[in-house]
Order: sequence, then structure tokens, then C-alpha cells
Amino acid sequence: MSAPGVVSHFDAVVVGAGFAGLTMLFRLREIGLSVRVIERGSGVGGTWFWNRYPGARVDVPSMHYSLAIDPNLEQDWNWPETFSAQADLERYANHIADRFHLRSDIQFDTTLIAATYDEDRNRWWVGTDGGDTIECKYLISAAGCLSATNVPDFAGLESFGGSWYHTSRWPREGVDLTGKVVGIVGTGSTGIQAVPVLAEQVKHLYVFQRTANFSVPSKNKKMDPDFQRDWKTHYDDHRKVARLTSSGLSWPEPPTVSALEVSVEERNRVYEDAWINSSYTPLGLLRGFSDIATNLEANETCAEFVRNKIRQIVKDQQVAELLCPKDHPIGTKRICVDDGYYETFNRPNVTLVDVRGDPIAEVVPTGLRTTATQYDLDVLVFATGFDAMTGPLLAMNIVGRDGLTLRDKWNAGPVTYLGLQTVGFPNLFMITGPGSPSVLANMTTCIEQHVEWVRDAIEHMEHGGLVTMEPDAEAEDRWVHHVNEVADFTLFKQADSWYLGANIPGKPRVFMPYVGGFGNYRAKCDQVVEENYAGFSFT
Ligand code: NA7
Repeated sequence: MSAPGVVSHFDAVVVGAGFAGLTMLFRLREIGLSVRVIERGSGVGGTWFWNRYPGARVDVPSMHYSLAIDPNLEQDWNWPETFSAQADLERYANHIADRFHLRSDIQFDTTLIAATYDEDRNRWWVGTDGGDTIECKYLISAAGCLSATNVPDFAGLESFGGSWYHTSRWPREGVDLTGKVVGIVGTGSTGIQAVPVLAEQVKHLYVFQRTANFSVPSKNKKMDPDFQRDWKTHYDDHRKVARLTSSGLSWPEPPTVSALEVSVEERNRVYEDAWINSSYTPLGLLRGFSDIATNLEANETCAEFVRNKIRQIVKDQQVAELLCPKDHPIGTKRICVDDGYYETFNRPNVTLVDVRGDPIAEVVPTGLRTTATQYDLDVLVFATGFDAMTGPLLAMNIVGRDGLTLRDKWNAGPVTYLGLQTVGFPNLFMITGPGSPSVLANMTTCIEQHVEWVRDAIEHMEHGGLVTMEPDAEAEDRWVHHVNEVADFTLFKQADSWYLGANIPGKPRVFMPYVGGFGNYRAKCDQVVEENYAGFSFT
């Protein structure tokens, strides 16, 4: 292919300036590469730049959800709450960008719209919506797993006379909902966080629920300064533990005892303890026994414990039953973390609408119509999730060797080696790509492990005078097989989740993240390096 009108040359282009992109830039500078980061937003933070809907908050405890890039950073930074709010996470991202002078290498308000591999020159040509062309040796996607928004294709949406928002594109200046009748569609993690906060602001809130989800209370509170001080004293130890565990958290591994081996009283004591102490990590509920993720009967004991909590909290038992998830094992969809979600349905200004039983038919100028009823609304909020994991990558229109598009290659679902690279696309790296633990473990631990691995691989290439790096087809096949084999061992495929692409009409049903545990995965990646990058070929 011939070179388009060249504008600029960099060693590496990184897509995205969230935690992954910022960390990647930081690490590539360490080895002296010239880097251009392309960021669609006008600021840094990625997920925490975009998701500014009311109630947005991370579902991993703050001390775990922070980066290890610099020992002084982790000592200097103070988290105000045990579960950080969006504003604090965005502030943290900005602090990192300023502290390490990263902004000069970031091009904001720019979307990567095309990336084509030039086999003659062994370079990527990257095109942006601003008309720039950038030539680079390495193309690294740090575009995130949950950044391509999913707005349902409801008939009549364009006719709506009120305002509508997707939660992940919430206006920076906020939305005044005082006195408004608001409808929210979606009861995943986002909807469950937004509902209690919206309910306090609006005149009336209709919650349109298609699938009930399991949620545990975050018990979010002000950070205890002694706890934070103590954690910082032992930060190194916590990081070491987090690098070995299946969750990527500094958190003990689940016990080896089955939920079915203990008495009902003992089982409920373990669940109750996790429910009450969920401020440490809400995942505790799923980790009380060894087989909640793998044995349906064991899983059901945990699921029923949560359903009974819902029945106790929600006064109207008809509403409570509707809120009780019964169509998927607990944990097979991301368990949600809330601040008073179920309690909100005891408010007189909140109505739960079951759109499984009475589906949404269309949006009308004055609101939303289900098959049986019309709801007049001033504002419509879509908490309808994302085209997860593959969506952001496919949107880049990536064309590899021999004109092969990533879209064609992944036609039947994503295939990668270790979630880091895919055959036919030399020097294209993915941070937390499909086939890696990513969304099933602590994201910050996953991001840093990938970033460091990619930095080391690139350093290896630069020192060795190597031009391209690409997985072997056989290694990729073996990894894809392994990712599926491990997922088959669990209950995960029993839920219509975004992990499987089931939330996007027409998306291939393939389990995308690696469920074999972060610690195992990390060991595998390290072993590959020790064996001189086994499964990868270099030219
Ligand atoms: P999720 O978890 O994908 O939730 C989206 C919600 O929107 C879920 O309740 C969906 O119901 C609902 N939805 C989606 N499309 C429709 C239509 N067409 N009609 C009715 N309801 C619909 O996204 P979140 O943003 O909440 O969370 C994503 C991740 O971010 C989360 O797991 C954390 O990791 C952070 P469904 O279940 O498909 O029936």
C-alpha cells in the first residue's frame, strides 16, 4: 500500500487516555519511545471521564483500585471514601496526568477511525476523525472493555419530546431533574447505582427492568485514616498478594470447602458475614465457598440468601419478587454493588415496571409505551450498557496483513493469544483484550500487568533490532481453546451476559474474558517470556 499524506511519525500510538492509556504512556516513556495517545474525550480518565451519571462509583475498594506505577504516588494520594466516586477517580486520573507531565503526548477530542498495516514498511497507518495520519511501529489499544455505548434501537426515539441520555455520556454540567418525571431503562450495575440517587432528585422515577440483578450493599463510608495509613505502610505486601490471587485483589483466596458440605446455619453465617462486611469487598459473598461459581446447587444457596435479603428489605412483596433474580446463577452476571437500591422501591415516587412481562414497544413523543401501558416522561435515561470488549476494538476499523479486517477475523467472536495480540495484526497490542482476565478481576491490577508485559516485549524488540511481533496461529488456537474450556467448567455461560456478548443483538455468543484467575494468567504470561516469548514470532 502507498503511504497516505503523512502528518506525523511516532514509535507508538496508544488509543485511550484512561488508566490503561496513561500507564502505557508512562511505561513507554521509560524505555525512550516517542508516543502519541489518541483520546476521544476532552480529558483523561476513560471510564471515569465518561461515566458521570448520578451515583457513579467503582465497585472495587479504593485502596485496591489504584495504580502501582510510582511508590510516592500511592503514598501521597488519599482516597476520601472506601468506594471511590467518579469525581474522585477522575481527579486521580488528572493528578497522574499532571504529576507525570503526560498531557503533552495526548491528543484530546480525537477519535481513531482507521488503522491499516503497511506490510512493505512494517508500520501502522492510523487515521483520525480530525484528518490526521500518523505512522507508527506499535499500535496499542487501551480503549477499555466498556467504552462503546449500547443505545437500544427503540422505534420512535427520534420523536421523543423530552431529553434522553445514555448514562455513559452524561453531560459534564449535570442535568437538573428536579420536579421531572424520569424513566430509566436498565438495571445492571449502572442502573442499580443511579436509581437511588435519581429517586431523591426527581418527581417520579419509573424503573424499566428487563432482568433483575443480584446486588450487595457497598456499605460505602468515609475512609478511616488509620486504615489508610496502615494499608500504605504495607502497600508493597498488598501489591504482591494482588499479583498472585485469582481476583487481582489483596484478598484471601476462597476456602476449599463446598457450600454443600456445611450445615445450613454455617452456610448462612458465612453469607451473613459477607453481606454485613461487604465494605471490604462485595465479592466476598461469592467467595465464601469453593464451588459457588461452578456448582449450580451450591450457587443456588447463595442466590437464595440474596433473594431473602431482597424480600426482607422491599415492603411490597410483589415488587420484591420482581426484583429477585431467578433466571441466572448469582455471579454469572457481574454482581452489582449498591447504596440503598432495594430500599428505593419503598419510596412512593418510585415504580418498578417489568418490561420482561410487558415489553417496551416504542418511544412516543410524550414518553415510552410498553405493550400494555403508556408512561409519560420528561426525561429518559438509558443505563443499557456497552458493546463490551470487542466493541471499542472493532470500531477502529483495523486492517491487518493481506487486507484482513479485524471485523472479519473476529466474525465468529474474538480470537487472541493471551488477550494481548491476534494473528495477522503484527505489533498490535491490546491492553485487557478479550481472552485475558480483565473484567473478571481487579482492573487496575490487570491493566498494570498488561502494560508492563507490553512494555517489556517492546523493549525486547527494540534491543534485539526486531521489526514485528505476532502470535503463532497454533498458540492462538490453543489459547482460545483453553479460554473456552475454563469457562465451560463454570456456570458463566448460563447467563445472557455482556461477558458473552448476549446483550447486543446479532453479536456472536462467545465467552470473552479469561475466567482461569488472574494469578494463573499472570504466571502463564511470565512463563511465555521466560521461554523466549513462546508462541510469538518475531521478524
Ligand atoms: P449492563 O450490565 O449491560 O446492564 C444493562 C441493562 O440494560 C440490563 O439491565 C439490560 O437488561 C438492560 N437493557 C439493555 N437493553 C435493553 C432493552 N433493549 N430493553 C430493556 N432493557 C435493556 O450495563 P451496565 O452499564 O449496568 O454495567 C456494565 C458494567 O459496568 C458492569 O458490569 C460493571 O462492570 C461496570 P438485560 O439484562 O439485557 O435483560
